[in-house]
Amino acid sequence: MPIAFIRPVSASIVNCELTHLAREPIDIQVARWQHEQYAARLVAHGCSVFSLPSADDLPDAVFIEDIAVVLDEIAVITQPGAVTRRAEIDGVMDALGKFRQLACITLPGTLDGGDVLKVGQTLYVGLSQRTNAPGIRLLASILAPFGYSVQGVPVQGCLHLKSAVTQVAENALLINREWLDWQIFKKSQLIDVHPNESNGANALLLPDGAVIYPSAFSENRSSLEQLGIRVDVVDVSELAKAEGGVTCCSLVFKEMFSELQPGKLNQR
Ligand code: CIR
Repeated sequence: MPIAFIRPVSASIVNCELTHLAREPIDIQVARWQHEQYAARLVAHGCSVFSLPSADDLPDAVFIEDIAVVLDEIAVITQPGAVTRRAEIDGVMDALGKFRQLACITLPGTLDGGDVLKVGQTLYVGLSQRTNAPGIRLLASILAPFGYSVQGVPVQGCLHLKSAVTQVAENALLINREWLDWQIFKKSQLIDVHPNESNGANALLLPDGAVIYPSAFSENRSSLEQLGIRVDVVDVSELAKAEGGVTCCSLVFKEMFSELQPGKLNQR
């Protein structure tokens, strides 16, 4: 059974990092409800969901994807590009250490999990405002012994690589070509976001083949469904105000072994 780590919406989410959006009021109760619905979809699609301890003093803690890159063989704890997010590391490290051998990205390297798109044995990594070249080089050297290759992808105009491109089926990517050099991905089938839904390239492909996708982007949803992709929509409008998408609210990985101590993490 796949495992999904999530982390509760913190009381201080209103103070989240923002790069491309203006600050708007966030209704925390609604954000928490939306996050619950999101978690319920993970359960519905066969994931064993574990909720990490809440961290009300860490505004962006809900966006757990940025803190680790979890592969079958190893989990790499990142060094978030935003200094305010580095305090999120300890909690994620404690929890992931029960499931994987760990390695860490260290300064001067920085890397956000939202910049890492794994397609087969290749990890495409956004060279962004959050992830730098030393971070990408360190990731490549950590993963080389396991047979993974790492390719940097400059992104501009968006927060992370996965704001611009995500996998939606075995050989298909949902993409906004304006934010990166799309030719890097030309071996895959490319599904373009609708011009009115340019923020809609972030979709979460689950191990059962279904895609969790924001309800806000109905044109893109239709494009995916027309290609036979099973789409399960969630309303993440409050989390989107914090510049979060659907990939960033979980870390989904294969269960390889577990020394989980009951009570430390809260299984749903
Ligand atoms: C941040 O700027 O770090 C958060 N407010 C949003 C992070 C979203 N992460 C992601 O899409 N992977």
